[in-house]
Amino acid sequence: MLTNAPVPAAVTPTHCPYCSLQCGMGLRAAAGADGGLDVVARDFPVNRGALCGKGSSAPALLSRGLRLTEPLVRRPGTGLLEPATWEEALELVAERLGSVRQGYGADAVGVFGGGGLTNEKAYALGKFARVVLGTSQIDYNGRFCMSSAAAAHQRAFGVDRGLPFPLEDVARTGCVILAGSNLAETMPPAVRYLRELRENGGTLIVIDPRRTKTAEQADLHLAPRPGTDLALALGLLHLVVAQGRADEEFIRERTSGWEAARAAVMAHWPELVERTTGVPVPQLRDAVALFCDAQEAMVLTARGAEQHAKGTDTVGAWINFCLATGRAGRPLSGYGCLTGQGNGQGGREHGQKADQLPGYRKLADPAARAHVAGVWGVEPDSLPGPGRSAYELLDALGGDVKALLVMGSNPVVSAPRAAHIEGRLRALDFLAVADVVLSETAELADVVLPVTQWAEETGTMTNLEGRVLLRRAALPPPEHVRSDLEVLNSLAELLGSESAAKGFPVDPEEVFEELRLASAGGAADYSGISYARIEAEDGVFWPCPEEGHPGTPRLFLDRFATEDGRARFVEVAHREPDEETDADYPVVLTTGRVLAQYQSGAQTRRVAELNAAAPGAYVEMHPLLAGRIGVGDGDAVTVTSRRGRATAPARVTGAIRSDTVFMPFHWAGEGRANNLTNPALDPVSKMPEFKACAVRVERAGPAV
Ligand SMILES: Nc1nc2c(c(=O)[nH]1)N[C@H]1C(S)=C(S)[C@@H](COP(=O)(O)OP(=O)(O)OC[C@H]3O[C@@H](n4cnc5c(=O)[nH]c(N)nc54)[C@H](O)[C@@H]3O)O[C@H]1N2
Ligand SMILES: Nc1nc2c(c(=O)[nH]1)N[C@H]1C(S)=C(S)[C@@H](COP(=O)(O)OP(=O)(O)OC[C@H]3O[C@@H](n4cnc5c(=O)[nH]c(N)nc54)[C@H](O)[C@@H]3O)O[C@H]1N2
Ligand code: SF4
Ligand SMILES: [Mo]
Repeated sequence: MLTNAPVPAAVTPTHCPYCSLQCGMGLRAAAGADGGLDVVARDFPVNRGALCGKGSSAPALLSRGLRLTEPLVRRPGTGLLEPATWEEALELVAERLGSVRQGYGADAVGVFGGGGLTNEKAYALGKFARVVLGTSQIDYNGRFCMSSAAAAHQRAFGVDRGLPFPLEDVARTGCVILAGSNLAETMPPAVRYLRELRENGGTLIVIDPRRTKTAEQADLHLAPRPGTDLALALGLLHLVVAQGRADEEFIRERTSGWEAARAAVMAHWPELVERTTGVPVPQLRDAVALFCDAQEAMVLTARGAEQHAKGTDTVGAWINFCLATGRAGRPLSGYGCLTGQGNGQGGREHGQKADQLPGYRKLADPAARAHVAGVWGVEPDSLPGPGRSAYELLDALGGDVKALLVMGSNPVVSAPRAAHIEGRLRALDFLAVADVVLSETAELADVVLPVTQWAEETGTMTNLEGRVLLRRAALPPPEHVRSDLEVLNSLAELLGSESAAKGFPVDPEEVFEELRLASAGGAADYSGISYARIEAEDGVFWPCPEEGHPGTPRLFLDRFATEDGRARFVEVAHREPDEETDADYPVVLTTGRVLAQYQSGAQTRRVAELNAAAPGAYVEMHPLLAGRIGVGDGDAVTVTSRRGRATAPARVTGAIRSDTVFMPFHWAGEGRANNLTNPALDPVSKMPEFKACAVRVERAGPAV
């Protein structure tokens, strides 16, 4: 049984609940009388009917047995989470958040959001924190995702949109460098564009310490030691300069800062780069030849290159490389970041980030404060200043942050140094979690609020291309489930007043209409976008500053979004990962994803077919390393870092560097990869170093 309410017969066009491709799909009543939903293919430009197994199995989670269907409150007597009415649960949240605020000040209440939330929810959550709670302590899981690329985008181009062109342009360029993306597992329908690229005579270069399913499709696979991409990018740029292949005319007319950037790459000569990265000099030369010989070319980065304590500079070096070769601001050329979460793009535009207001405005900018305060009907001075970044906020729990509201994240599994963060969550005076399932973070809460899911609610999402999309409700939610917008509305009333609650409408379209006003004039300008338009055009690209504006699929063709219209080179030099290997911790651990699980696994571990395909954590290692520590394929190994340990079966394969092990991070318990990871933060983006830390790998016991 999926729901107790009837499902309409027609097909509702919508989008997948998971990743940033936001594949188009249709939902219709399933055959049979059990009230379920079937996913049907629908033609949408990004996925052209294709879906991965997560998308096609998504309705499973709508079923009653797998999800939350009533509020839970921790009872003092038993210490257990037990069913409660919404009235009791909401009053308890309001009372406890209110008393913490009363006792310790507004900044003692924190808010942690997510990049899976619709634009409307992200907007309302940011407004709720600043206006109702009055706290500066809000951030979200997107900080762990594409924040380094976002910061580098801002620095170089003056605006941050993941891809400055539609994904389909990838098929028509001449050469693509994919740095740290395994999109064959993380965005499978996008593989079509790589295949078409090669069918059209283009070439693909993949940079990954592992020979992934994506790397297998490449013309050239470079396998650097994790954490050395910055040296690699600088080394390639060094060769471009040395070979006289820089595009001097483009540099002169469209950029600034080249002299300093060029001077900085001169120290990164090929033999040194080979020593740092492990990539042989001939492969460096081949990469430059493939990239520069093509008429048009692109560099796309994802988490492999970005989730480092130098992620911002690494992306900066890749942007320098594109600018120096004239591969930016021109058709079919440029730098792009493959944003990850369903609303990873929109989630960073509307104000749930510690330093941001809607429209991608800066909270520290007086003009931005005045504009947004005007839309919100409050005094600019009443808005708090910028708060802490995600890891810093989680690390402060139980210290000066005493209560937390989590909406759309499961940090017990996904935060770096997770055992420590789990301890911080336990040290809170009060934790409230709004979720669709009882995640590991919800299990620690004092109050759990069950919320509606994608197919049960309407809202907009902005995909990795900056395309604003509409998800339409296809069926009513179960009786005792409410939307995040309803939760915020009720809390605004209980913590503020009836008139405060008016600022938090429960109708998503009403929220969107306000978001349009708040974003007007900002970098991410949605003012010309409406639900009706998105529906009619199947998506509109921002910026779209007025009604009748066509939207902007391709950015930067005339000018970059900086004040002088020029893209800015940045001066960067390589630095080693925060934690280097040594005698005690001789191996590099990197982490990432597998096809069938999504993120912390809170949702996908509950779906039987996905769980069967990927049932648990593992430690991928080279036969040389396996031989050295005396383990065979399937033997349990213990991985230890300076922060903790994790145990999982070995997966022995020649497809990984012999100095590196890889663990997917989707599981809790003893296989939790984030027991090990290093929370060293990038100084600009505050991205933790998920992709490189030093570990020891040992045999744990007999085969499991
Ligand atoms: N199946 C699935 N799909 C997803 C998700 C999911 O959880 N599961 N999550 C979504 C989200 S939020 C995101 S952010 C995206 C992430 O999408 P990707 O970035 O493609 O995913 P990852 O597996 O984290 O990392 C990609 C690759 O980086 C490599 N890598 C590790 N260290 C380094 C390094 O130092 N340098 C380089 N060059 N490469 C390195 C890894 O070996 C891995 O193959 O996926 C989205 N799609
Ligand atoms: N070691 C390691 N750790 C990583 C990464 C890595 O590569 N390596 N990647 C990082 C990255 S890129 C990311 S994006 C993070 C993601 O990590 P998390 O933030 O933990 O991501 P999810 O598992 O998607 O968590 C989303 C939670 O919100 C719930 N949810 C879904 N939709 C809604 C909604 O509309 N409303 C509400 N209230 N709840 C909802 C889901 O059920 C789930 O419990 O993990 C990061 N952690
Ligand atoms: S690729 Fe992403 S958006 Fe598309 S079906 Fe799979 S999880 Fe959903
Ligand atoms: Mo992500």
